[in-house]
Amino acid sequence: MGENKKVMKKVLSMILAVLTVSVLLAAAVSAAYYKTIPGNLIKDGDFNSADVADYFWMNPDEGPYRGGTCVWQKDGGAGNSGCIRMNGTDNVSSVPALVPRNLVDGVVDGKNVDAKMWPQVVEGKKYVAMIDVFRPVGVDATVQWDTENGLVAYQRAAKNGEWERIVTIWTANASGNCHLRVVNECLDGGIGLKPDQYVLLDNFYFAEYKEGVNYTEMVNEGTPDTGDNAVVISAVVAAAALSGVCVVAGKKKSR
Ligand SMILES: [Ca+2]
Repeated sequence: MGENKKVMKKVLSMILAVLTVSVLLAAAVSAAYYKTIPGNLIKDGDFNSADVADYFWMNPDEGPYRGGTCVWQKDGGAGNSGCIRMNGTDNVSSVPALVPRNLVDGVVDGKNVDAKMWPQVVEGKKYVAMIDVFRPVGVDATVQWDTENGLVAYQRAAKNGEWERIVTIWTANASGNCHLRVVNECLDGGIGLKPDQYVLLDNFYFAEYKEGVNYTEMVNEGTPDTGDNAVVISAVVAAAALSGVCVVAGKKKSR
């Protein structure tokens, strides 16, 4: 092989390396996700902890709040964090829902508390609730907010194959318990999750509404700090460094 051919071969392999790095970077950037907003009044609403069932009605043996088809998983959520998988069921009257409970055997954060099982609202105050929903392609189940105390607009998931954030803002028309839930509304004209279907839920958020907060802000860098992604990103950086070395070596040789 002549010197020119060797140089040509090196140049081609460098181009291939650069293209590979570009594709990997593009994939990392496209993994943008919704930003977590501080001030969540719902404990474990980010679903990043395995003890999530302490703060949401998910144990089928405990009834009565319809979270029996919900299962916690340690990844697959926003930025590949922990999330909830809501499974379908052939029990049409089950109405799968995800409902928070502040009360755990009368004790919250080590203190005895009044029986405030539900998030509390005050008449006339403005509140915001949001949930990140992922409906796989082909799943058209009705996923929406549902509550009392003045919530009139039932925002519903509308996308497939990507995460979307459903935000609802309302003014409480009565003080007291807010029966806040994310529900697969399979009655009243809604579409149920079939037994082999699921949706993913993340960032169950409820707080007093604040002007000026961007509740649908995205994390743009698309490089979540999870172990798996750290490995991929390290590989991209290493490949980029390597192709840089190759370019320098190629330039020296071609002189
Ligand atoms: Ca999460």
